[in-house]
Amino acid sequence: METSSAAAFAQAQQLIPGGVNSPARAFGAVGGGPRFIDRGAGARLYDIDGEEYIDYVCSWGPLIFGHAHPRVVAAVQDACARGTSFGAPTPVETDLAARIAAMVPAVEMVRMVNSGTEATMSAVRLARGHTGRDKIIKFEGCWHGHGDSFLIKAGSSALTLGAPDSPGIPQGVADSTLTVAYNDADAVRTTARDNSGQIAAIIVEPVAGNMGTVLPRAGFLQALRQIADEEDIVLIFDEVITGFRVGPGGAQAHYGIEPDLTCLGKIVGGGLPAAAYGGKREIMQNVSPLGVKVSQAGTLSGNPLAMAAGLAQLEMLGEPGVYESLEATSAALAEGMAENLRRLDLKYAINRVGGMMCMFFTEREVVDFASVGTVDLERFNCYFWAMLERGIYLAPSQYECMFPSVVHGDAEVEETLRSHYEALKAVH
Ligand code: KE4
Repeated sequence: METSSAAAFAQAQQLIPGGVNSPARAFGAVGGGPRFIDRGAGARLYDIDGEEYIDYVCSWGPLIFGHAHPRVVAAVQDACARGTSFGAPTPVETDLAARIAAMVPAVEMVRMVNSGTEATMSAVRLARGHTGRDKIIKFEGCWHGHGDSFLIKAGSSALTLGAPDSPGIPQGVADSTLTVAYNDADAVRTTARDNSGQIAAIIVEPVAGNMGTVLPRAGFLQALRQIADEEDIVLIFDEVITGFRVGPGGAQAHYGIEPDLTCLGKIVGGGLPAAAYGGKREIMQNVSPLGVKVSQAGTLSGNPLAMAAGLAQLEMLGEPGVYESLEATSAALAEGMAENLRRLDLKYAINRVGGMMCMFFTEREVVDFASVGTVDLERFNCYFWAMLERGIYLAPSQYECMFPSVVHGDAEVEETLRSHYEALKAVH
């Protein structure tokens, strides 16, 4: 019998490209069709056929307190009752800016935008305006959203769907993007020296989350900081995933490296469309209407509902024991998955930092785009479906992370690990 999701997907495909409003959702790599969702509650999702899942996508990262958290819902309801948007400044925007500046070490000044893509696009434009230079260095397998400059050897859905170099990018733009292997500090140093005086920015995911979870090698981030200082390059940490997830101060606090600019998204909007870019005052004071007036604008930037949702989440993240709980849950999942692999005599790699992790269907150590390329995608696809059928909702791609939330508890961990063991056994 056809599921309601299948019927909904067929209908959606008549009007929406691929039936989805973001390609990562299309199940393109794993086959079959996406589940259409009716509602979420805590750590769980319910599709329109009433099927229940433990959710490890969590809207691709934003929902660090799970679905429909009462304090987030109340904050949004309260804001909504006073109007949805004014196109004029509101005090809550300053409140969220203050919260971000208090939590993220390298942020002295911050501008709110509507998506992570806007945040990274704006940060790169600001770096170019601030330095008067055109070129940027990015890393293979990293995803910074769908800005033209980033769609060269990109990760996430571009990688998942086999188009890491998107059509539609003007050659001049592509020529200004220099792509280097993640974790290869020597290659960065060489590229920076070969293009000395021409590079505006190095943009990096300090923990890569769009080719699965890939950790920075010891010294890698320090090397980027040193090269940026030597060459007067703006160092941008794209913390759209890592921000507030790998710790209260993001990856920059976790590793003790301060970038010049930081991009934030996902968690900062509490599940509503909000993101941000910020950093050193001397650089941010070139954003229009200030300084050299690097242009950036947005009708709904700083939207009061999104600000309220983001502020509710960031305030809850400041409460005692929250990160300890996220760490305990995430560690229990990773360790339990490793134990299951040992019981089945499988040697797959598992990478984790804080509340972001990934199990790779390869025995290689996964440290960059090339090593991610050794995964067995067919086996991952079978595993994905074996987990979904057991009520575990993973990202439909080997190149994405698992995102536990603070509200994933012992029951979810136990159910997940049982399903993980059964699914691995079923596909080997
Ligand atoms: P958005 O424009 O999707 O809000 O953010 C773009 C972005 C920027 N930087 C990083 C490190 C990101 O991971 C993202 C977006 N992440 C993807 C999944 N990994 C979003 C899912 C999707 O594209 O639908």
